Amino acid sequence: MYSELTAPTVNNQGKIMPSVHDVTYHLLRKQGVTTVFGNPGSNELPFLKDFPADFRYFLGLHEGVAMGMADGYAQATGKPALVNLHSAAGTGNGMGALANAWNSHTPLIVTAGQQTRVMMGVEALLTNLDSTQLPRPLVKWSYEPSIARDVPLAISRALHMAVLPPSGPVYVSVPYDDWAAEADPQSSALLDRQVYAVGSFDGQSLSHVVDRLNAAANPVLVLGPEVDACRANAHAVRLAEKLHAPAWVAPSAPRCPFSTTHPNFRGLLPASIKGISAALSGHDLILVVGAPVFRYHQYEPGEYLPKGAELLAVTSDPQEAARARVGDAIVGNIHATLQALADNVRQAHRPSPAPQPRPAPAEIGSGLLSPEAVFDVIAGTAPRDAIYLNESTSTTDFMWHRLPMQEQGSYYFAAAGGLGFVMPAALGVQLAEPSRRVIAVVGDGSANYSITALWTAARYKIPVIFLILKNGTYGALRWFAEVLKVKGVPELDVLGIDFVSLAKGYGVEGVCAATADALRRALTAALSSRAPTLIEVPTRAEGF
Ligand code: TZD
Ligand code: CA
Repeated sequence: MYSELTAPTVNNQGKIMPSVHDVTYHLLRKQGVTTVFGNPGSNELPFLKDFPADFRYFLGLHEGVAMGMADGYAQATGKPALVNLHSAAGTGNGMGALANAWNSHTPLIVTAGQQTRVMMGVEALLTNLDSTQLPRPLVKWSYEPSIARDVPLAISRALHMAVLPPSGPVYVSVPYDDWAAEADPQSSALLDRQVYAVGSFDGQSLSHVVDRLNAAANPVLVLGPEVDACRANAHAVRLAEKLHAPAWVAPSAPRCPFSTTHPNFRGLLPASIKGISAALSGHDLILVVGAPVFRYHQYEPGEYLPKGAELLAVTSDPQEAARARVGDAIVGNIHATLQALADNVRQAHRPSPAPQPRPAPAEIGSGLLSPEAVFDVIAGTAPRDAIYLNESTSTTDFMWHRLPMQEQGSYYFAAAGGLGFVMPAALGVQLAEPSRRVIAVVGDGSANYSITALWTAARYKIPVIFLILKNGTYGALRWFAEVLKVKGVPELDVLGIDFVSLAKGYGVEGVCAATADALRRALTAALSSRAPTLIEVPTRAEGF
């Protein structure tokens, strides 16, 4: 039964038994999870022992990098990714990234090494106290097997739990002596298990929604990250075209669900109650797909919905459905639902929405470049199917208006707003999408949270282009201080950081581009290289 397993252990009756280590790797292999992201300590070494040749291990020099890489990789492949962290301290360092993964429904299996079982009672160094409690509430499920032989069952549960809708991160803590223990002799039954979630409209609920869409005089779509995550972008376009409805991207969306060059595209909704109502005013039916209602940010009170509007939401997440203040919600499979709606709504005869005017090219003066000018250069230089990751916090709107993002999986942003996501996530996305170019646009504040991702990029020759917008300040916080009308906040500037030198220090080619021409040249060179590149662009800190 275990012929493919290597190094079986011999039990006290002299029978050859598979170890927890062997069965777990075999399970991971059979379930298609052969890429591991991590940062190890002594508790993790027994898991990493005899690392199989058909597995890949990517080392992050900080847990935020290991987690962010795994997050990007899992989101871009649509498959679960495995992370291995060091006990409590490693988990703690990964928690910021876990907040992002939780909010983007990323199927991450986060594992952490625990002290050996007999040393846990006296709390020897590296004991993970209340290990299952530590990552909550940012995981769907958290577990430490009560008995060594059931580690494979725990990992199997973790794999299925992470993927089942709503997908999300899970956590398993494993005492390090468990890896050498005998596995349950019947563990082979786990290897090929498949767990399916089915569920689509019954005829009645489908016709109810279709009737409401058909009856609406002026419907509007609000599309969220789940549309992109489940590769339903083309169905969203079809639905918008049949309904002649404008399509907005849900506020704070960490992915791009709708081609930004499509005539029906409207933009990223503002993230305040008042702003959303204003943007959607005049519509009688708002259909939200694959997003919460809504992911607000700044508090600007107002009516939750514009006058005369009804709202209908479709999500895979019962929590999102339940916590909405307004409208009806359907919990279901986003891909199947959008497809069914696009298939079944009537072709509308009202005029289709006029395309948004494209922004005029940004002016280029003799001083520092404006962020708008930077995005114009990127738009004119990068390939059509480039993938953008955004952690330039004060320039998000410019990016949505100026960068063409047409294909599925073209945009990623930290779903909980936790900085330090983009540099490592870009590496994970690039590993998942080797034939597309990945451009990480990062602010000079944000770039410091996971700067060691540069080392990982160099170590594994991952050809991400890191474009650092250097305006010398925490621009978004300066903007927010105005929204909140707070004055006198100390230390909002980040002057004097030399990213070209940092890049060199970590083994990445670094260049400073201060003019539009220099940026165009640097980007063209980076695009023709198969090595990672960092481009530092001094930019104007407008309005701050
Ligand atoms: N720490 C973490 C982990 N996440 C955060 N979101 C923040 C702090 C707070 N924060 C923001 O929300 S935006 C921002 C901070 C510090 C400034 C980022 O500055 P930047 O970009 O240079 O990257 P801009 O364009 O200058 O705003
Ligand atoms: Ca900045």
